[in-house]
Amino acid sequence: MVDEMPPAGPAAGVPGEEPGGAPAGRRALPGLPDPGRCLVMGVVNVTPDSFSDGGAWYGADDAIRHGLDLVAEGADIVDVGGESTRPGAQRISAAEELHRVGPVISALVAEGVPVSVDTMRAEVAEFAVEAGARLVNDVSGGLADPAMPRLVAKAGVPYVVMHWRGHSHDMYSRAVYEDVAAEVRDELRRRVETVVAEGVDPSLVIVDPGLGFAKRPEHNWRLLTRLAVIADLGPSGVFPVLVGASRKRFLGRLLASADGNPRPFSASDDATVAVTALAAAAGAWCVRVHKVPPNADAVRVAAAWRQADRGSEGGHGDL
Ligand code: PMM
Repeated sequence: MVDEMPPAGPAAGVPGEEPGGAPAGRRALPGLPDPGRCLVMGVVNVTPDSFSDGGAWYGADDAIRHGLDLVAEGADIVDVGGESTRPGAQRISAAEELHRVGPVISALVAEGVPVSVDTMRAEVAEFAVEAGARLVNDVSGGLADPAMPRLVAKAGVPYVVMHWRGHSHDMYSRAVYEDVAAEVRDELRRRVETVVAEGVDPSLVIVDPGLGFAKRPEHNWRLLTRLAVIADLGPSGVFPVLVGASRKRFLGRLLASADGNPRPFSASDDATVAVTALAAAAGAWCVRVHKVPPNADAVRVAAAWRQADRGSEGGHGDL
């Protein structure tokens, strides 16, 4: 069983927490749904070449329809991104990124969808929050664009600070760790301290271990079993954790056929659901997924699991 996260620090006692115990870094964040369980973030990649669903929703109309479908299927948040971060990906221009995501974000906001923007660029994040996006999801944690933290501070929206060591074209050369959980935590802590020094409200920060980003499979698995370590940034506080395992290569590798061929991305959804259940039971704040319905079920299973665990005499028991 994965570690139980420690009680939330800075925001303990806020309304909307699950009754009867520590929400494990999980807390209500302004502008975002608070159903009292791990949130489900559905992914809309408006790209021709994304890691797991590249090209499927490349046109604005298809992307908008897909975002609405995700909400109908149970997504709490829809994450719209225009730049692929798959291993080896080259960057696109800011103008191209805005051209891809702008109409999709505006249309989904107009439909009342809680939209998150997946971008490393302050210019794109600025457009998105002005259009009504409620969260900035920055896979570089403010490293790719030095203007990002100030923009987020000014906008006053929740901010995902993901662990990142550099752009995708050569990220595997940076996948070198002695103790991956401790190093990711320490690097996240430095990022969080920096963005807070730039004016970001610490109670709006969400951290993310960055599965697959400068990580090899063994690093991803270790991080998943150490979410509590990632959440607890010492004096900075205990932060909500977002987990993005959906359809990632390490799942395809785990499920490789006897002749060693990895499972295709779209055939690793069941494994994604298993990770969702484990991460949500460990206290993750949100899971970022491509296929919503089974993950929406899994977070409910995990919520019942946690609720029952808190009600039991022994507390958090072993399986
Ligand atoms: N992974 C991808 C894109 N955005 N955002 C966060 N916060 N965490 C992630 O792990 C993450 C992300 C890459 O996945 P995709 O291209 O398959 O959607």
